Amino acid sequence: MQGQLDMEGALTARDRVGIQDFVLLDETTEAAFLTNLKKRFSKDLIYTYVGTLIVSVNPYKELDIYNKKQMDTYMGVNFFELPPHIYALADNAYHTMLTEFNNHFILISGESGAGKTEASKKILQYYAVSCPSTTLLNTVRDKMLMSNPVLEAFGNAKTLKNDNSSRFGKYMDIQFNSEGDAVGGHILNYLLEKSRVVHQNHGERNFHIFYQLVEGGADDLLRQLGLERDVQHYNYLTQGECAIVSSINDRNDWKTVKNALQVINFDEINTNHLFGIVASVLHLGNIQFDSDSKASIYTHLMLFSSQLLGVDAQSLQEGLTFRKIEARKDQVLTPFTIDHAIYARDALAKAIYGQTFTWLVNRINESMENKDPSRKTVIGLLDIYGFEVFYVNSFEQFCINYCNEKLQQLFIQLTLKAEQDEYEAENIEWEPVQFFNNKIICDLVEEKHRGIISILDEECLRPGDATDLTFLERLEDKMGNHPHFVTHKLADKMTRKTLERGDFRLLHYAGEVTYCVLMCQSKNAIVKECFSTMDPDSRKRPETVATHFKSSLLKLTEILMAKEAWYIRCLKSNESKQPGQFDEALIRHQVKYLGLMEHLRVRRAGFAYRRKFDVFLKRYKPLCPATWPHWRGEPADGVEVLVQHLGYLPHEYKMGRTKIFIRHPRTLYATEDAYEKCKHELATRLQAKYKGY
Ligand code: AD9
Ligand code: MG
Repeated sequence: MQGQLDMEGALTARDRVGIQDFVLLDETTEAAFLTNLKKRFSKDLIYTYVGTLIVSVNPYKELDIYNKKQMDTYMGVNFFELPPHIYALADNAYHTMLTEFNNHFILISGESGAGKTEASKKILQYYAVSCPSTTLLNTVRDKMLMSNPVLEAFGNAKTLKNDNSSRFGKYMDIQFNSEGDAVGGHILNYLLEKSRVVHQNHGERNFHIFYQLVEGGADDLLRQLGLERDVQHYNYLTQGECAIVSSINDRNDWKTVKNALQVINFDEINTNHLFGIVASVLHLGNIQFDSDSKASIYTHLMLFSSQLLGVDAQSLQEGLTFRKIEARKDQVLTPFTIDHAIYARDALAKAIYGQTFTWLVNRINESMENKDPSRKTVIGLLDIYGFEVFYVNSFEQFCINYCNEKLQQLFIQLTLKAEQDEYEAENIEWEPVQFFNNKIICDLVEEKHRGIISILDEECLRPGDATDLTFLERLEDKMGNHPHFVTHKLADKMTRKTLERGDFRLLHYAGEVTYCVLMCQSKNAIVKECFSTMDPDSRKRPETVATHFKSSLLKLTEILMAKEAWYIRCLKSNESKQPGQFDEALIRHQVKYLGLMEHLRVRRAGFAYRRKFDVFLKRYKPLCPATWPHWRGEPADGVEVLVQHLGYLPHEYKMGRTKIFIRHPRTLYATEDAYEKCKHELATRLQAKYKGY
């Protein structure tokens, strides 16, 4: 009777709020998956597990689940004992790091607007609030927390997909000492979308900081910087025709940023310098050129820009209006056409902003630097720009989507592929799960000599007649038959959607994207901007922006591969940013391309935990008289004796070649609890023994 009641109770709860771990679903169909997700979402339960992975659905409304009380609840508690939460994942990573002295990272992925940045901020807050603290450490933590509003002001912007869209990639290491104190932080940043400084599509804005300064800056400051308090006055702020947005309070955000800058040790000189640069970019944007392309009309703007930038006004004017050619010892100045002058102005604005952003990240890193020399471990948080498709997609979208493609590949390598490879290597019986491996798309973009980036490089570096169309022709020659590449010639046949002559389409893991041919978008950038990383003294072939990005992603992959991974897969609930709306088709599409069903199948068929025999035995041998204090035989035999003694049932574990595999985490947790109890008893016994002396 009691059993029946329990079962009924459980069934009702299950009916009401769905299942908190997909692994426990009755069937692993997509329909069952979506029904469960929807049921939970309707109750504001936005997190669900697939084993230790978290699926998160953006609620687009504030939920009361991120307070101090919730943090305390999740601290030190086993993963599955409480409802799913990113705090549980953060806490688990933290405790594993402390017990195993190893490094971890949390990969937060999902398309633009899915909730990655929010999740990463909440995890950082969790560590900042819940780790042990001292006054000194609190200062470091405040700096880590305050780095967020500053970087968001300079690196985020309103796009059509997200009112606070990250326009740069960010990887942040949180460093801990052996006591588990957060002692420092370090940020690596990836390719900022600089073109936004000078151009925004309809419905989009420039980086937040510009609006914050103009709206929120004190009268005195604006006067000093020569700025008007009117965002409509600035060319660089109004192209998207949405300078003022109801969901964004620039004035309040300005206060937060000013305060945050103080916390991260920006003194008055540095702060003035920083805003001087922001203002100079706005002035540059308003400089107009007359028909002789001489920037003569708004000379006061030129004067302001040059003063704020600390350069000579005449040199700036010349630089923007003349091409300087050095012939032997003579310098010849040839006037620019208007187009060239505008291009030069915009290129300068972008370069200044880009360099300032890098400088800002460096300063933040200095202020968060770990001053504690003792051994440390890290938890890395990865929050990059999500996959995005716009009406017009250019070089930036190409890089952003390639980056997402790489992270999907990493996920596949670390979960699906690695998992199946390990079962094979350990001789564990296994029914392989089929999955789409997006390596083929990564190769298409990045392969040496054959990938799109290599071809782009070659065309950029080819002297003479390289144009958009020659680049496209080369692409067609080299990859015309590739299953994930579509040229305008093939478009009709394959997808029945027409392409412009200057476009090509990639079939990404997350959907198809038509790119406006990359060289066209970057105009002269091919020669000038693409080589921003060029070292003037170097005789080596210069590195293009795309190649530089590719190498930095490769390095990032290496950094991550050396750590233990945790995953948060964020799903966007609807396109219109509405609370409570669960757009089933949109979510189904994301569940598909993120490989969640495959992940679930591998998880269900597989084993949640595995440990090398010797490691397992070393930790748990006090739990069995036959293995304590020493086991003289093979570790594998010792483990077998130990788990028999602990009463593991045959379906709960498997012995591999070098490791024991445990199917459910709860089995391991029970063992861990027994171990803690045993340790405690041993310690008490020892204490009692020595008291007698
Ligand atoms: V992008 O790739 O940077 O364009 P993200 O980072 O994935 O994107 P973001 O975290 O910025 O998306 O979330 C978008 C918006 O959704 C936020 O500004 C919030 O308004 C909303 N959001 C996201 N997650 C949550 C949440 N856990 N609770 C409440 C949320 N609102
Ligand atoms: Mg973001």
